[in-house]
Amino acid sequence: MGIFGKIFNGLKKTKDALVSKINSIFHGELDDEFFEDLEYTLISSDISVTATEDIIDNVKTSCKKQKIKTMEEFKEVLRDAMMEILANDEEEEDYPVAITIVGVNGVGKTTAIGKLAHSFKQDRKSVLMVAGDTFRAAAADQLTEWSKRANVRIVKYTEGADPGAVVFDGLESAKAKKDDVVLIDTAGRLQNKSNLMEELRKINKVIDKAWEGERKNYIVLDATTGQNALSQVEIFNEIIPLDGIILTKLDGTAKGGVVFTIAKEYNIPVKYIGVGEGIDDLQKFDVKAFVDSII
Ligand SMILES: Nc1nc2c(ncn2[C@@H]2O[C@H](COP(=O)(O)OP(=O)(O)O)[C@@H](O)[C@H]2O)c(=O)[nH]1
Ligand SMILES: [Mg+2]
Repeated sequence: MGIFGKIFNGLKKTKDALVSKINSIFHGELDDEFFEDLEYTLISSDISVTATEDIIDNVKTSCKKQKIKTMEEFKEVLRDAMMEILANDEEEEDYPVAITIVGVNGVGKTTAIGKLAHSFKQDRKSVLMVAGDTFRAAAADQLTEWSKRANVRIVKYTEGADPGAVVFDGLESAKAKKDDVVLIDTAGRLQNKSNLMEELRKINKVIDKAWEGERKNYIVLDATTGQNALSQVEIFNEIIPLDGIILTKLDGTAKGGVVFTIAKEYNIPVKYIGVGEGIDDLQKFDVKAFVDSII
């Protein structure tokens, strides 16, 4: 299946929910009642009120200007309005790059690292994984599995080791081997917030000191948690400056609209989306492909 097919399938739930609702509220005319129902429909798919207002304003203006009458024409206008909200200047990664992956437990950090490693490998980059989640032995084991699947190197310590030390060794190893990409896994125990903060600050400092290449901090958010994901952005952004978002599990929710909320409320671009558990199920976020997949 091509990239587009993957995104399309992964977003099927969101599309089914949105399109069937929009079709059901259309009663032959694009009048005030329709726009009110549309507003409600967008909000109920996890698009925030302010993002919805932007979309509705934009759509109303275009409908008037272009004298839109049919549902097919209307969907085109809606697509444009949605793309406008998501528009971001795509900047490519520079190499070598150290990417730190943060986020609460269970959102899909380790899985995202496995998929990212595979995708960089396919672009002929040499990749190193660093098992910075040293809290449970299972975490390093899980990452080791992914390193085998993606066929990349991994640096790990035993359970309970200092995450800063693992990260330091990982970066030294990457420099020695001239790796292009270092993917750093971290723990996400938000229950113990002060420890987590301390741990991430330390990792951050180690990278600042030991790494001269490009660096990025990406937060992983689980799309099925809806608006809950937003408070996680705030909490982590206080600890470590976030450069991008990896939004996972879009295949498991009809509320893919949360992408618009994130784009509107934070100035942090969605970089990748996860649409399944397999190694190929992570895609670079492409605004047009995304919008085409949900409308
Ligand atoms: N359906 C689906 N499941 C995912 C996706 N990403 C991760 N998962 C699953 O979410 C669970 C937690 O993932 P994990 O990487 O261990 O999360 P971590 O605690 O943040 O490292 C695992 O069962 C993954 O297979 C995705 O995009 N779609
Ligand atoms: Mg993990």
